Amino acid sequence: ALLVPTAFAQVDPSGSGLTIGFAQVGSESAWRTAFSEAVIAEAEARGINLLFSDGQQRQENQIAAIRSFIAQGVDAIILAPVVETGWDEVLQEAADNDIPVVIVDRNVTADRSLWVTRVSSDFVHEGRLAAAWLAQATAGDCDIVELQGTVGSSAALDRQQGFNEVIALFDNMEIVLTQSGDFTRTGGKEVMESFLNTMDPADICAVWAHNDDMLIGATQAMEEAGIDPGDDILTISVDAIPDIFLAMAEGKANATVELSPNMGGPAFDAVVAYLNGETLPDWIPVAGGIYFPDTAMEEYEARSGGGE
Ligand code: GYE
Repeated sequence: ALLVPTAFAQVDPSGSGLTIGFAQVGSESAWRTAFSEAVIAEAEARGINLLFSDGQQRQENQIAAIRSFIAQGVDAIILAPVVETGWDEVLQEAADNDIPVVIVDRNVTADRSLWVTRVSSDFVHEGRLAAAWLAQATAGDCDIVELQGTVGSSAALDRQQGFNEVIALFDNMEIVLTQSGDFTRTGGKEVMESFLNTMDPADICAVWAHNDDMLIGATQAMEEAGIDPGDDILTISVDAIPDIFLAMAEGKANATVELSPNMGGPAFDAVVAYLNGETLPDWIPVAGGIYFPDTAMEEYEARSGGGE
């Protein structure tokens, strides 16, 4: 059965006075850190008592955090899940304690009755956008190496799906090597080094990374191998973190698909709406664009707070 609040608490629209537990994935990427900071700042501005847990990219840590939030009797839980599967049991425990759960960012495959709504971008769309740009840039002729995100995460699965759907429309676009770099800079660098040792770099047209940090790691690997990233090998990635704009301004990267880190506001709004008895849609989408070197310097300055 769907969670139904027993009493409509008349929560202040800001959420002021609520205690909310936030089970975050970790701090694997610059995007993730920006997202954590945005949620913490938003909670502070609203007078929400936020209990923050960094799961260090491990599902068992996130499950333990949720159990601790339940034990502390929080008003609601926000979960940014590391992987898609394996959440039913702990989400059932939250439901049994009448604690609503809002999913942010990556998805879960858990029973629909166990979560209130999901606030996120459309990862499949991000993959499609990335591939559409690359198809245009290469006239549909490109051998691609892929740096996947965390295995089993919806961000990796969906970005891969969207990208592959689009390249399937072109006879001469193909993924020639693919491996996970776990969404980290060091992971991206290591995997790219092994790619460059596995095949002749001259046969690689582009690197497609599921996030900017892995791509930046890959640019380091390419430079150390005497290859010009952004020129000898094209690059496309996702997130739009400040450092990718710097890389684009320096000619080392070609394009990034934007992922907004500002999901705290909509997530808190969803918690309040639910507690006040409103019905929520399955999905609250967050939009993003695609960026290129021509605007990189101004975007870098705007996004890094005036280039500090
Ligand atoms: O792209 C990456 C982060 O889940 C969509 O997670 C998110 C991804 C994001 O580590 O940088």
